Amino acid sequence: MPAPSTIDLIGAPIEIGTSEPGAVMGPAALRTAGLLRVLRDLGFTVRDQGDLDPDCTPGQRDLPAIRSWMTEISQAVETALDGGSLPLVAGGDHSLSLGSIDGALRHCGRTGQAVFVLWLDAHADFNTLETSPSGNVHGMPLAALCGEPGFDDLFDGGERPLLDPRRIHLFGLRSIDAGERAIVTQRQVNVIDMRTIDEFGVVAPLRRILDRVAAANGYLHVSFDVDFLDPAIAPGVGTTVPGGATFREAHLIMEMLCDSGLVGSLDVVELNPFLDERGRSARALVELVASLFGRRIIDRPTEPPLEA
Ligand code: HAR
Ligand code: MN
Ligand code: MN
Ligand code: MN
Repeated sequence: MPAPSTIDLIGAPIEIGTSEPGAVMGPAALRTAGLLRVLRDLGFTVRDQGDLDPDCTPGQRDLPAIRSWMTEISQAVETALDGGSLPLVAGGDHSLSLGSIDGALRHCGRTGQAVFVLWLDAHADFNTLETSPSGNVHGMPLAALCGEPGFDDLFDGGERPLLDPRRIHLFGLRSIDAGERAIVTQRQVNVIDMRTIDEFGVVAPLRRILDRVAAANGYLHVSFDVDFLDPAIAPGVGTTVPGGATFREAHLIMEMLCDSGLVGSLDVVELNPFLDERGRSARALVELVASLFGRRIIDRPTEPPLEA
């Protein structure tokens, strides 16, 4: 179970990082699907911080526009962490992780903990402005956080903490662009792609990641992109990729994350209610979040009981 007993729900209805409109409705759909209720039923104190609403010029989709979002998200996350609560950032497109991870890095800069990132996503989101085929910033947040060149307009120019690419674990990857593939390899980003999951399942690879974070006494940020899931169970996302995680795989991942007690902050991103079917994706996400925060059928050790 994550250690904090208080969760700060931070709505980040940003969609300027994508070309597909609709993610702006994500936080509302997650609330409608019962996100606050399930967390409160699990015994958490949940503070709904509402939706952030930075001042940006309507229609502007460039880096300076995203900077105002990312500053607000970063501050909200850092404030939550400094106050001992767990920030849950509900998106909104994946560019919001620029802010959430920046906030976690700033907080951990003071506690001295190393920040690890578990990136549950069909995509690597490691494009730079040069390698991106689309120009959409939701395909770039990890590159920017790791200090790849070209992102100066995203930051205010002050000193900023960088994310170590070797502490990123991409999980569920099944779509990558040629340019970002080269960077991911060069920067030694850890990759559990779908082929690995097909061969070994989710348990063995995830256990290795969790053991690594625990051994480093590290901090774990989990970024959950809806397109990590198979489109059959989560159609409500702008960039579906076939061959995604099943509900049972994702559910087990959430249970293992819960048991690890390592999760310090969580993003739920890319939910596009406009593309969803009767709230299915939002409902699935709420179920998965509930499992991450400790909902279980019966209390028992994860090992199967030994035969007498
Ligand atoms: N790699 C593609 C691009 O950069 C698609 C990125 C899509 N990203 C997300 N988040 N939906 O993972 O345009
Ligand atoms: Mn993503
Ligand atoms: Mn994705
Ligand atoms: Mn399960």
